Parts: sequence; structure tokens; C-alpha cells
Amino acid sequence: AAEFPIIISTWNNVKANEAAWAMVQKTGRALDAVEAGAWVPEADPNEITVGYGGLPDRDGHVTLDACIMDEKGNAGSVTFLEGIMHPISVARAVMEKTPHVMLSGEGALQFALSQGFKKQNLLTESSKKAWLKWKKESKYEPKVNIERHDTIGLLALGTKGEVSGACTTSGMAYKMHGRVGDSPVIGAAVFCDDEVGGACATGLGEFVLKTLGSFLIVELMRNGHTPQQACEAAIMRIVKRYNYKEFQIGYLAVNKKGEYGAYSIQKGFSYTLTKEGVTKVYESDYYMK
Ligand code: SD4
Repeated sequence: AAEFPIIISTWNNVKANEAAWAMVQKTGRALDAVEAGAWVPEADPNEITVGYGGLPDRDGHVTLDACIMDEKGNAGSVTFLEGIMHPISVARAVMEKTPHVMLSGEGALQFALSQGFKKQNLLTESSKKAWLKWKKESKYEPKVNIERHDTIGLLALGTKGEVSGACTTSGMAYKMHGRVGDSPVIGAAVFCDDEVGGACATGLGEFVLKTLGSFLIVELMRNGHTPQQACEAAIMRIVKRYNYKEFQIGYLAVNKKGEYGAYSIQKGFSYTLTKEGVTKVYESDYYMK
């Protein structure tokens, strides 16, 4: 028998999953659940890779990427957005209230303000301090897992078994000003198709972009892969072509039966799963053993 509702998210995001679960109990909708889950790290000043408290780019700007996709194939996204606490909700508004999929930078901010979102300073004292310290050497070295990677990607099946996904991040710490990663790109960080299931990604976004990982995973599941096999195949695409030892990518996938999978390049990728109201964190299997 199919198992849903179900919530799965990247890294250790227990509170986010609990919020997503509470929401799916309330409205039944996977879309509401993934949005509610994303709000948790977005508003948390101690989460240094998402929203408020996120580490800035090399010029000291906290710039946000987010996307959301529902079971009907609707999608919305914001990139390079500054000063808004909940970019995932701006992405949802782009999806629901505009004829577009993606709004960027100043235009995304103007749209958010027109929708009643408030502009805030998202750079906390401690993230500013970390940036000023980094600036002394100014070396951009994304490190495997140690940045307390908690860009959140979430997948959910709602009470009708419908699939939705979301992703939100402040991107790689000390990136170039204007850099946009995989997180707001539909097909890269998130993809859902209600005939098949969904997938989401975290890690060094350039390699998710170059291989369009989430789209690939959903297509592999469509062609008969289990969620686990599909995540492994998507990691193998990266491993075959790139210098994978230098970085981390983690994928999650769920199919319409509520079966799920997780796989990463390196040790250290965890994910959070909620089924029947119980939330647990697991270590993902990985390639580099
Ligand atoms: C990015 N994929 O901006 C994001 C970073 C990330 O955990 O996932 N961090 O490339």
C-alpha cells in the first residue's frame, strides 16, 4: 500500500519537518507542507545557509534563491533576492500570481514588496563577523559538509498522495556577487511530476546545474528506477565527469507510493524523514567509500 503523507528534507531539519507535518495535517496539501517546512530555517538566525542569518556573498550581501513546484506542474522561483525573510513564499506568489516562473534580484524584491512582504536586514551580527574574518584572506573554498550545509530541499506527498517540492537557500558562502546556484532552478534543485514523484538536491550547486539532477532523477523513476536507484544514477553522472572528490552533492527522491531514496558523493549527508507523525534523521548512503 502507498504510504502518505510523507515529508522528506535534506540535512538535519527536524523542526522543519515537524512544521511541514503539522501543516499537512491541517490543509492536506503537500504544497502547503513544503512551504511551511521551508519557513523554519529561513527564519532561524542560527541556520547560516538559509534566509535570515545566512552567510553573505563576498561583498557582504545575503542573497537568496528559492523555488517551489506543485503536483499540477506549476512552478515559481526567485533568484538573487535580498532583504526578504521568506523567499519560498515569494516563489509561491510568483507561481500563483504572475504569468512567470522566475523573478530575479531587484524585480523579485519589487514584486515581493507589492505582495506585502516586508524588507528586513538579514545579515546577523555573527554572520557579518564571519564574513569580515573571511575577507582577510578572501579565499573561496567551498568545503564538503563543514559549512553546516543546511540548504533545505523538501519533498512531500499530501493526504491525496500528490507530490510537491521546495528548496530555499542563501547559497554558497562568499560566492561572487550575482552568483545564482541550483536552488531556484526547476529541474536542478527540485522537480516534481505527479505521475512519478519528486526529487531535490543540496550541495555545490554548480554540479547540480550542469547535470540537471532533480529532473534526471524523476525521469529515471519514470523509466522504472526506484527512488534509491535514481539518486545513485544521478550521483554517478557527476562522478563520471567531474572532479567529485572536492565537493559534496546530496539527492533525495520520493515516488508516488511513498518509497524514498537518498544518496550523496561523500560521507556526511543526512536527511530527515517524517512518516505517521514520527520524524527521524538518517545518514544517507554515499559513493566515496
Ligand atoms: C547552492 N545548493 O547555492 C546550494 C548550496 C547548498 O547546502 O545546498 N548548501 O549551490
